[in-house]
Amino acid sequence: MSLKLSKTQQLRNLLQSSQLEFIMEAHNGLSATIVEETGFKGIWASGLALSAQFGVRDNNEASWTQIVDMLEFMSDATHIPILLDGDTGYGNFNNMRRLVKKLEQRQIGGVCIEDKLFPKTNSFIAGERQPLADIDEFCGKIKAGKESQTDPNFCIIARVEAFIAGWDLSEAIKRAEAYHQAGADGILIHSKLSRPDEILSFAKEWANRLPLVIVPTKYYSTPTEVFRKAEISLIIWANHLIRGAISTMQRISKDIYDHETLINIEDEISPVKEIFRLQGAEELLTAEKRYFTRKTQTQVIVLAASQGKELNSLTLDKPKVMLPVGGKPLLRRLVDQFKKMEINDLLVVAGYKAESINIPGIQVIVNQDYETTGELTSLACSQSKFNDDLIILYGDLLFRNYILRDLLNTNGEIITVVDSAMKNISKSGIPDYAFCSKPDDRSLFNPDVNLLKIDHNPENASGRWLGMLKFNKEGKKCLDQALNELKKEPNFHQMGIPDLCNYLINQGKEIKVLYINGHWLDINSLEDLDKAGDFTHFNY
Ligand code: SPV
Ligand code: MG
Repeated sequence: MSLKLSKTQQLRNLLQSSQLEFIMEAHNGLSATIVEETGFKGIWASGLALSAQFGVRDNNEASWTQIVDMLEFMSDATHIPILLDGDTGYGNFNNMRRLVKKLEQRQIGGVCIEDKLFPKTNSFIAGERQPLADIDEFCGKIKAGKESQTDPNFCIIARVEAFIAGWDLSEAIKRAEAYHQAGADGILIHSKLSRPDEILSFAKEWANRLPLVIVPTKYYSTPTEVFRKAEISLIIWANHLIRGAISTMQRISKDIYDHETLINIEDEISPVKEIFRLQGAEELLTAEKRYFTRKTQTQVIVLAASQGKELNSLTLDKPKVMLPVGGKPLLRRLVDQFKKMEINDLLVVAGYKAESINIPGIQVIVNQDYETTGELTSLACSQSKFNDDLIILYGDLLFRNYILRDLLNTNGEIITVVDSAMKNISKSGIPDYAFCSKPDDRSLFNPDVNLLKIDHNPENASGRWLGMLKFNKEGKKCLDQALNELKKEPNFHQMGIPDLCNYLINQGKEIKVLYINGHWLDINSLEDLDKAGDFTHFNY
């Protein structure tokens, strides 16, 4: 079994590797993730790129703690080592000690410090006018850093700025050797020439006394093979992701500004789901399943495929569920009612004029054969999406809130609702009557009553069946089985929900009854619609 190496060990291995190695600039958690995904074995936390992404200059305008905070995001997001461009160490030897401590705490692989004065200026801005640090003072800083690290693999790279400041090879070598003696783990030799001459002459003279690190930003056209031959240990691609980001952001921003539309750029840029992927959204979903056990979210399936022919011209261009009642479509009322109870998983099985259902916050599934099929076919259209806890109901229902609340609060595998009042029965439509094991004894709260059957014949009925059913996990299993069996029946396409209930009962399943007494309506006729208007005066 291979043990994952610490980040400090990984960086040390890169530095001491027998082959030429490469690390890539990153400036935040996202770019660090991209660098790792690309395959790079390490990250350069560039001072230039970090300050640029903050929108400030590379002159220590961002405080060192702000840099370290960003490093923490970068380190948390990745598994490869980060080499921090630590500028001058943000102060004297004492600041350096504290920096090393804070970097180790964040599993940063190492830090590179340069022999200039705080506050530094980027090497490519008037380098000759940038004073170099006193050699002894800088050696003290290296020593202090090395002696304060607790992990022996933490690396301190000393960056020689002699060429940048206009000095010659002998000054560069003198400084590098002093830093070597002070305990540095590697030397970064920097040059701003467009050819690698300074670097190559230094490498030759240096003869690998310590691993050599270079930043070929200015002499970028030099073939990498040249560096390999010169036995350079590590190449830093120092600022190419921030530069790539800048040119892309400028182009995209300008295009949207100029054309006042997203149409030109949408296919050119990363889709939002790529952001989610890079953020690791998938992992959180998996973790949620494992750790975040919340009550199963109740799902509602609304059967809304029928036209409602009895409503004549009102439903020529929309299904019954889209008829306005008190200015709001029936379905909208239902959706609002469920949302009020914090039920947001709403699945509507539409059919007739499905395209006219334009209610936000619901998922619409279409029963394409709505003209020749019945409720169970519609229900079966949503079967693959069934939750472990679901309510199935007709979309043409209006009911007071407490009915839904009581249904939600009633435990059992399968629960249905029966109105024992037997009032307000419209002349149109064919009501479904419920026959139950006990009549509604309104003196009892939540008595143990079972549904025995649903029938159109009112004689001796216990009440009217509402077209509302609730299933828990076990109940949902029965529902699935029943649907699968009933699908085999030749007349499945004509079956309604009452047929499902009767089938379940005949199979020996218990359907518990929640009795209510009025306070609901189903819309089957113009007369019902009139009554519905009155109904909306209730604040549900
Ligand atoms: C950086 O990336 O911030 C560096 C390298 O220090 S350079 O900008 O080339 O000086
Ligand atoms: Mg820098």
